[in-house]
Amino acid sequence: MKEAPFGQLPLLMCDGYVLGQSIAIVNSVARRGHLLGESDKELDLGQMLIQEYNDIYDALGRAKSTGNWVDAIELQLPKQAAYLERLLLHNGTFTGRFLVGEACIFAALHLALDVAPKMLDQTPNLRRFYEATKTLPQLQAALAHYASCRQYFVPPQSSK
Ligand SMILES: N[C@@H](CCC(=O)N[C@@H](CS)C(=O)NCC(=O)O)C(=O)O
Repeated sequence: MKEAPFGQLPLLMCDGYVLGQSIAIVNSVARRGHLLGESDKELDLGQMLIQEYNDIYDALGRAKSTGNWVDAIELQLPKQAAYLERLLLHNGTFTGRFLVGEACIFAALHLALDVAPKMLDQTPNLRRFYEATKTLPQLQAALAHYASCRQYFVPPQSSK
């Protein structure tokens, strides 16, 4: 794909230039949507959670390329869920309010749950975060679009 700066997806074409690399795209969209946060702490935690999204995505990507879905489903994804459970605050967010990090963690969970539907069985607060976020009106168009797309991470039935 000739438009992609590093030959990869995703890419964002906006305001006359092309942006590659998912973290740059997430930050760009979050800045335009005022979701980066204001304090140093909000910014820092948001960046941490974006990287956590990447770790979950990488676990799925490794499973897809090696075929070792069992490791992802039984070990890697529940391990990340347990870390996230510990980071949740009493108000059900990670930073105190819904910002880019919360959006990224929701996206990671949404992808991962297609592969590992039991991933949140041991993390009730993270499940509540996921379910509550899923009902946000602002997300419904994106969720409907995602549901119409071909699933990218598809484990063989037996390893689900
Ligand atoms: N570091 C890149 C990695 C993106 C990536 O791995 N993209 C995959 C699709 S999910 C791709 O375009 N693969 C095709 C290729 O590398 O030729 C990012 O975070 O955006």
